[in-house]
Amino acid sequence: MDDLKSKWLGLIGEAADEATLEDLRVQAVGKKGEVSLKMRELGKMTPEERQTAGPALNALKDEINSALAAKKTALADAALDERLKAEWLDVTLPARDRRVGTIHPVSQVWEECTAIFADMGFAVAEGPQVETDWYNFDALNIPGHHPARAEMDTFYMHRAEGDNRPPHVLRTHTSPVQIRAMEAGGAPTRIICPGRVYRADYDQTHTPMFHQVEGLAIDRDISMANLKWVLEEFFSAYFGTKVKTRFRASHFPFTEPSAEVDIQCSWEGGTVKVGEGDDWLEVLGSGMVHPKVLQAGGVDPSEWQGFAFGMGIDRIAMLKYGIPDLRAFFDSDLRWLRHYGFSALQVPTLRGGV
Ligand code: 2NL
Repeated sequence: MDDLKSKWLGLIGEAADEATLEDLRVQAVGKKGEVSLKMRELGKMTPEERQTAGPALNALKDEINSALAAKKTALADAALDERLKAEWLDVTLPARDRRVGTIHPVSQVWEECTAIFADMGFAVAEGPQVETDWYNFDALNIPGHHPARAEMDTFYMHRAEGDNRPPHVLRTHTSPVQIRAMEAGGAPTRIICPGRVYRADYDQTHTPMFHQVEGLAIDRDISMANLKWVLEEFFSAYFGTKVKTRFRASHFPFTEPSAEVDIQCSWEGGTVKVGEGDDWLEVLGSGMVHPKVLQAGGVDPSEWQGFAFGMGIDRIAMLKYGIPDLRAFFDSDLRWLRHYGFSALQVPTLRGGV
């Protein structure tokens, strides 16, 4: 019995891997294993012999099984140690680049404008980009012979041969949206109209498609003072610092009186900073809505009056983010956008939150 024990425990102790260990288990305590065969012989023994041999064989079987289990654990631990020694992780490797998109400056500024004017009670109105010449020109007091029509570099749509109706146009401003809003909702109203507009012009400061936001406020006693407050509030929220405005007398067919609006800025080393210094930068056109324009929108000018303004989204985006060339907006890539710090959408509000 002692021979058996030292033989099997010795073999188990020397086993080099799990497969060898399994072979040993089958040979020792498997169904036809040496210990199992010995147990079968118990039946042929005398009761006295059996009384000592039975418990001894059972104890031997238990010991072999324990030794097998212990050796199995030891082999697994050794294998893990080997793997840990062989494998390693270089935590200094740079992380893989994640391909994330960024918001486009024009989209971001569009959202910023919408949020700031929304805080002042302005709703957003949108409309078609292909317009009739009535909505784009006549309703805005720009008749067919008016020089403003020729000056606008309008894109005209094609008409079929023999169709003599005036052609549709790509809207040259978002004002037609405001005429449509007046028609649909009447007065009083407070809306802004952000959108794409089109003019046949292309150089460093002009692209044939650009973005505009126009505003319109109509009530019984709206004045230029309200216009000035709204614009100063807007520019201060947009640039994140108090911005003064300067109104200069001007002329537009759709407003009377009309004013061009400058914002306070400084020029230093070829860069412009808004909200400081004593230079001025022209950023928008505005005025009191012309009575004929109110009338065209179905609003009675003897009862209602209002202010309107229009500014370029691309232009104020360039000013805020220091983008020098308008054309960069339209042949840009992600590297260019990241250079200017564009990532997730961040929208300022009157309360200064994002
Ligand atoms: C400019 C000038 C302006 C308006 C747009 C407007 C709209 C209606 C009635 C009256 Cl429905 N006015 N819009 C008024 C004044 C100026 O834009 O130079 N924008 C960049």
